[in-house]
Amino acid sequence: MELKKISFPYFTITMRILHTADLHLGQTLYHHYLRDDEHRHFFKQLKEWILEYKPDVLLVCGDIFDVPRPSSAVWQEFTKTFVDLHDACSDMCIVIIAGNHDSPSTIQAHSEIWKLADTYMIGSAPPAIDTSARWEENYIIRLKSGYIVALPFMANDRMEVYQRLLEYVNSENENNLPVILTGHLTITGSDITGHSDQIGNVRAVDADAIYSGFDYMALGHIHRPQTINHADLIMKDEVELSAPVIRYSGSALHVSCDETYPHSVSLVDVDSHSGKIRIKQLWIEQLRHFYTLPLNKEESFTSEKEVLKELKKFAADHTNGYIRLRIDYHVDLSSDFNNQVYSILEEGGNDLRYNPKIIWTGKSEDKSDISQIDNSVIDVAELQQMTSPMEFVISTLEDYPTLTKDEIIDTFKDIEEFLMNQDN
Ligand SMILES: [Mn+2]
Repeated sequence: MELKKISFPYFTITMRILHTADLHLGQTLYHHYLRDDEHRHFFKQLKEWILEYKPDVLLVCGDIFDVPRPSSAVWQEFTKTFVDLHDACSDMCIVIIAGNHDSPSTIQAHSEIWKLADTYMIGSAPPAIDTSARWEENYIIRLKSGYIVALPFMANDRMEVYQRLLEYVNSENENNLPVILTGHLTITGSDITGHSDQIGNVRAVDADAIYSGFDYMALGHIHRPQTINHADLIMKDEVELSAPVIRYSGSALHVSCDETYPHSVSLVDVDSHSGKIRIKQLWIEQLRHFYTLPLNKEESFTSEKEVLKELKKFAADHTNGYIRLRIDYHVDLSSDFNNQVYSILEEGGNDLRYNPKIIWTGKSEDKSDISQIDNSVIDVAELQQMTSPMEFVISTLEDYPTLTKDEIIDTFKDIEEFLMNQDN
């Protein structure tokens, strides 16, 4: 429902939230492009919104950092930024939860000192429910305007933890104050455009499995801003809904070149427990845009000469951005192709950045004769285009008919486990 059509004009703003997530601070793209200036550009906008809207709470719903062990420089930037945001609106409380990219224990280790700046860092997931007395208190933040049940990423979703905390809060919520829940997880049916590399990393949870008793669930992990079960509202500037509402704020930056949709920070007003919720999307201006050339999605480059010519043209009109190329599968590229691309993009002090993962279009060669492909490992370009592990399994099965599906799936799981352990 659009704001102007509301037939219920009596809305008291009891609690105002600024909801963001997936900052991925310290992210480096394509092995050597630091994004710190892009993050600073985002925080500049966030600070302006904080000054303008004066929220009761700023929620950062996980994946604060891009890697579990960010550099000292990245930590320093984080500290400087959040102290500055706190100073901009000292009545505002800040809640930061750990995502799957963050180290739970490191985030938790910093939590005590940050309380001095009214900032709550929630790193570690709760213990098994009945072990330690009053564990609930570590996950409940009581504000004058309402309650925040702040849960970080939990490796096994443990929906009973959400239920227990909501019961705990609602048993003392005599004034019908808003109850806000945080999380970092995948909800079944959410639009996961741009997440091809993360499937299988975090299990999906059905929205029905999340217990009632909250008004707004502020989520992180999926980078596209969206309200669950309201796909039609995805691009609306402002909406009014009835509680409960489950929403992803989306990430601060375009984290990968597949995220071609606009990103936003959510300004959320809640009128009372089980009441109405207004959501306004504050659209984020990105410092660098992602471009895939040719700009016409139907076209692909058909020769190296054409690529270089079009790149020069593009560089004449654009001084910054990330560039990716779409090339027909039959084009043979010379061995120094990437170097030629880099020199065109950097010419004249341009800040054009190159994503060397080429999108190959057209059909690959016939691989029905297995003797021909014995020496070729898997085609990287082909692998990069896959959006689900099952595509890999099916394509491998086609290439190697002597293997069984289970053997391929087991191998895939081994690789995933190996990579996950490396990440810890
Ligand atoms: Mn995540």
